[in-house]
Amino acid sequence: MSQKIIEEIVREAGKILLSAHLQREDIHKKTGPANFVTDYDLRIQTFLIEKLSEVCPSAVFFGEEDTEGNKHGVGEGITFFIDPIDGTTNFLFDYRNSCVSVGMADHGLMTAGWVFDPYADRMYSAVRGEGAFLNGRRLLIEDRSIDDGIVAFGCARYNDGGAARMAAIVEKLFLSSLAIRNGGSAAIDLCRIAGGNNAGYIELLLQPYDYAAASVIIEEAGGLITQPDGTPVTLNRPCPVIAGTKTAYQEILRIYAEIEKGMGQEC
Ligand code: 2AM
Ligand code: CA
Repeated sequence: MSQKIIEEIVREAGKILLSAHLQREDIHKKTGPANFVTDYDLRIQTFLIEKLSEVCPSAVFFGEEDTEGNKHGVGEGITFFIDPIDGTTNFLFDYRNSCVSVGMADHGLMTAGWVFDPYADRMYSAVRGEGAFLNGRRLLIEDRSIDDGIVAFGCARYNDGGAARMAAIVEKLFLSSLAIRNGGSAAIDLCRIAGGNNAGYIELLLQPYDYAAASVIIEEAGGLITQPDGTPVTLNRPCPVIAGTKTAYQEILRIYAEIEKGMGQEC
């Protein structure tokens, strides 16, 4: 299967996002707080499934917008994890910080990922064992501590239950890092670790299609991404995510553990 063809398909999908003219009637509410889907999410996902099926007819699709794969889980062969617009809330308000994210797993193991930010014209890509790239330039993460770098965090409204824990983590990160940021697109914030812009990232609940592609890109660039207990991020259900340069990752893991301990004592 040609990775270059897949990259071109993801780039084409990004062009749909870039040329979008969002109207009020294109926006629909999904279940839960602040959870929206637009006709563009659906259009881009349909485009990706159609084109990727031509490249790999036996593939299973696990997408942000309901797909057959969501019901059956990760396939035995090739599974594509599709987030047609990561950063949908940003898209709704024309923040111009959203991307198309496509991860590829083979027999349950992430093997490749493409994250395209059409606003910045940044294509992050990686194939397991072959390195990570930004617009064709090889990415190798320089180690950095959080006191010398930006730490991004995600706090999507659908995870209201994690608000107190997240607030405590953010306070600690604010006091320990050079700066904190909340970008609104997990895939972009994760890829910015590979690109050397972010030292680390934390979000307490993400779906596999939010981080699948970026996980390969970070690892191939020399960074780390796991759950807070150090176990691998999951492909068959949502999980919390910590990522970073080697040092920043350990520091954020420690901060998470400290907060966890404190919250346990409060109960
Ligand atoms: P989205 O824009 O594709 O929904 C922001 O904290 C991150 O959380 C974004 O990557 C966002 O992806 C994700 N997110 C927000 N609401 C979500 C939901 N209901 N399910 C999965 N991911 C969500
Ligand atoms: Ca998403």
